[in-house]
Amino acid sequence: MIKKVDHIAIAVKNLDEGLKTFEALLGIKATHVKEVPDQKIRAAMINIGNVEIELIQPTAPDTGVAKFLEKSGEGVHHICLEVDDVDKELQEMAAKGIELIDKKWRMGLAGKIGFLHPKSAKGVLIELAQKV
Ligand code: CMX
Repeated sequence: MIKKVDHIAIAVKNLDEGLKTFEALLGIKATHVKEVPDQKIRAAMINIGNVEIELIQPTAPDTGVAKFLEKSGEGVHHICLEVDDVDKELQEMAAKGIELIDKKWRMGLAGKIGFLHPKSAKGVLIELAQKV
């Protein structure tokens, strides 16, 4: 079951500059800044009510986020939906013919996560996340 939008991720070239822009724009400070070595990103979370804005900066050139920045520039990178059971949702999505990036959950900033391919969602990269 999809519970809510967990976060909206924005790819930025420089996390410190991105944070300055969004903290000033929203008038809200980031709750935390983290390095996620597995995903090769630095990320900052800004909490707005019950949805977060996640700013992500790639830490290596050979990554999806770095390629996205090169091709499309800074901007919305993915939408994350909170689910009860990420593996169950991934299985159900696959059964519906939706193309998956992850067949099983892996650990991410938002909990147990799995990505759907943008091809299956009108060009939008979607992340599913189960809180742990
Ligand atoms: N949103 C929409 N489309 C995207 C995209 C994005 N964020 N990133 C890439 N694409 C598109 C590309 O433009 C390309 O489109 P075309 O086929 O029309 O040219 C297509 O997806 C495939 O691109 P690719 O070059 O073949 O593949 P990449 O190596 O760029 O990988 C993707 C793309 C989505 C498979 C990869 O980025 C991925 O696995 N993402 C999931 C993990 C992730 O994004 N982690 C970082 C965030 C982690 C976090 O916040 O926790």
